[in-house]
Amino acid sequence: MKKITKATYLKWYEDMLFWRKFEDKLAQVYIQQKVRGFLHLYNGQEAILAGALHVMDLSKDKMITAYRNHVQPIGMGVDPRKVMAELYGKKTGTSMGMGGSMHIFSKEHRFYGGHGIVGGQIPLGAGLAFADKYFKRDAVTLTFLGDGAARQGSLHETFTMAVKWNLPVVFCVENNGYAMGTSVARTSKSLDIWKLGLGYDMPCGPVDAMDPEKVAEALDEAIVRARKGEGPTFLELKTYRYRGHSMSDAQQYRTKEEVAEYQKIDPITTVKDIIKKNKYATDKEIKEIDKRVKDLVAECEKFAEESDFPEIQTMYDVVYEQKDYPFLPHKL
Ligand SMILES: Cc1ncc(C[n+]2csc(CCOP(=O)(O)OP(=O)(O)O)c2C)c(N)n1
Ligand SMILES: [Mg+2]
Repeated sequence: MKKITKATYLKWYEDMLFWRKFEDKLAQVYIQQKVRGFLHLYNGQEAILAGALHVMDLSKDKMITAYRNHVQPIGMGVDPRKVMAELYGKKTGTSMGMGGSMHIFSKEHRFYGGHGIVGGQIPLGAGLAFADKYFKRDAVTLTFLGDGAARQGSLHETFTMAVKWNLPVVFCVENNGYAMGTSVARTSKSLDIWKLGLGYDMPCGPVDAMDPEKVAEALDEAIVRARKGEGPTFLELKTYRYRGHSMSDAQQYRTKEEVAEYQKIDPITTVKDIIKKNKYATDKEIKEIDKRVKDLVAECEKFAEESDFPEIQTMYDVVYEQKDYPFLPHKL
């Protein structure tokens, strides 16, 4: 695995803080009704993305996830201003404002969405891996799903094929404790979701996903295995989300004390503490990072605010063209 150094920690701090603040801004502008529809935030789960990016080969590996998907494409290299603009529904967005919150996508950066159907991305992730194996591209696909999605039948159908065909894919359950308002304990007798892998003879296990180092180590092992042609791995990344399922969640299924308990092991605070303890940066340097983050969030907001909405006509241009249906020619 690429060594974890002072530079790694500083990058983790800056990236994670930016993702957190970017989404805090989204929550704010959502209340102002500048961003509409659903909005599912990743607050609390950032160590997963930080750890994953440390071990992925961003020149070829792919990622696919569900609808909690604003910061992953940014991590993979998509311009954050375009992500913010997409959420605003502006034409400068990643999908010209046609996708919105749940559908961020960038083929160029190998980020394949952004899926609103719970568990819908599980077979798609295996499909991406199948294509890479078929065309001998030496790439690995990280397929993220929630604890709720782990209860979908598509997981079992996909596991059967992925294991049989040794597909280069890592299935990562982000177990944040809840599927909307339903806790894992209310869904299943077994609280260890990773054990689902045992029934498929798939390497599997739990990971402390509040710590980017632990995530990086577990994912590195899985990615190396996939690249060697030894097939998929199933990891249960134990994490927590601080905000509600979406912005319209009264959160009556949990207590404020429970959220506060997890905030004590917040990945950003932990990484910052390690930076301070090891003197990787002075207080002044940390303040400079905080300022850079704040400025970049402001720049994203300004870009989105000042961009135009797409022309109405674009709506007709982004649908499939049907050759025998002459009225709506596809223009893009
Ligand atoms: C097939 C399907 N069933 C139900 C829903 C409604 N729904 C949206 S999110 C969600 C909960 C999923 O929870 P989880 O997989 O744990 O992901 P998290 O939101 O915690 O990231 C449900 C049931 C849906 N979008 N798709
Ligand atoms: Mg969940």
